[in-house]
Amino acid sequence: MKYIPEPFKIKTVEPIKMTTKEDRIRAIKEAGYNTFLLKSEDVYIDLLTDSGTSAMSDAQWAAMQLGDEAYAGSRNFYDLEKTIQEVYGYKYFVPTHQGRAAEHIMSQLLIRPGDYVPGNMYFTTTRLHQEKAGGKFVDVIVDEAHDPASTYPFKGNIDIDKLQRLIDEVGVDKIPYISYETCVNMAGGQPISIANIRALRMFCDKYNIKIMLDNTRTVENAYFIQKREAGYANRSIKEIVAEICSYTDGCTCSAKKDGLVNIGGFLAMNEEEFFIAAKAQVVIYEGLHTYGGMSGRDMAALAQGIRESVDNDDYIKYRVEQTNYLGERLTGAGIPHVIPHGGHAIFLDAKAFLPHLDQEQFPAQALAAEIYVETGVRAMERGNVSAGRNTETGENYRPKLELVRLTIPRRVYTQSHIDYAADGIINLYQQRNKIKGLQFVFEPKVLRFFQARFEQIEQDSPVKARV
Ligand code: PLI
Repeated sequence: MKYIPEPFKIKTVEPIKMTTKEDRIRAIKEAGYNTFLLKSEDVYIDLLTDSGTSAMSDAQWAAMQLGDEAYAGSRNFYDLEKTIQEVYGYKYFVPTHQGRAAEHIMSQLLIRPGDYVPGNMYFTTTRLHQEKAGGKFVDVIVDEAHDPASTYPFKGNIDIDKLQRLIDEVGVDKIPYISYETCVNMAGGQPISIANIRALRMFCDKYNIKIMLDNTRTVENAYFIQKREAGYANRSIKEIVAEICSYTDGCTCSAKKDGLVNIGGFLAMNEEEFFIAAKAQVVIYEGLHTYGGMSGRDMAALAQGIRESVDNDDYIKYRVEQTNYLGERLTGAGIPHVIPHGGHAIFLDAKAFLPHLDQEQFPAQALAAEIYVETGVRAMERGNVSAGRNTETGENYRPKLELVRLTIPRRVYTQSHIDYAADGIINLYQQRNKIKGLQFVFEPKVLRFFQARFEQIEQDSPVKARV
């Protein structure tokens, strides 16, 4: 099996605890079969998320020592501003403590009640902020994105015909912007192509609609463009990232992913009026516009992290290929998962893994819990629980994709950790028939996946009424 050796060596280590299966059965019961509620010290390999879990470099730690903790005008703000302008090309930005804070400010400023926000598949926090601002998210991603077995190379693309139909139906005045995400998370980390974003730009120019990028995983997306799109094999990651951003009017960004930091985010734009309005909002919800939600040292680490993410192409090649290696191991064992492999995670197809469970028994939630019990590896549900309920009908959304995400933190785990996780999941697949479905014992009203609690459905027991 081919893999790219790590382009770094380890200078600091953090011990992790090996647990027994009995320990893990107890821990998952206490956590209500929700991997978000496990204590991290009970986890051996943490593949819950790639968000804020990166290992920082020695240069980032050194930069933190140079944090200028001034309330106003910190030098780290100006360095971060210069870096964002250089790497992503946006003129203005406001720092936020993480991505959802940027989504909040953008949604409040751009969306009016009754608007429709088309996008390439929903993301949980993004859609919630759109709804809170009175908007309705409309999925205009290509159909291939909803098919875990489709090998289409750019399953993140927007279907421009779907967008045209929406405009014909609701009118262009009801569309404040297009929400355009790189390496679409909920689709399995699937990239957009340059051809798609160029076509979208031309389309939006015709109607005078903004394109707001979710810039959270653009560097990973650039790697897929370099690898798969004609004419890009000899372009650097840095050039491709700049080109992607150049077709958009601004972005929200969770810097906790590509940005290689443990906390941070921003809202960026080219239009001065929008910037002035964003500065007025950030000071209410986050902090003064020259620190927003971040300390000086956090901004210093982020500026360095952004530079490292694009300085040479070796890092991102290793990062995406490490994810691919895990996917290839699972392919070799015939385990159903989303293909082509995404940049930040491998997504198991829980409907195909557990065909004996109905989607109302939350197969992805059940599978994530069982992976933890069997292996000590923590994964995340991305299916019916994450999708939530339709606000109008109250029914579960029952999304086409019922997935378990094995998310790879950046620069954290070695080749043997990945092999350990693959071996454990392959072993569990042999015993998949014994995995039981789940039912809610506690269901939060919004973003329920974070804090929901479940119990196992015993054979022949009636499904409980909703709490
Ligand atoms: O977790 P935040 O607030 O920094 O960012 C929210 C957010 C926005 N867009 C996208 C594409 C995300 O993936 C995202 C957060 N993702 C998380 C936490 C994840 O585990 O994937």
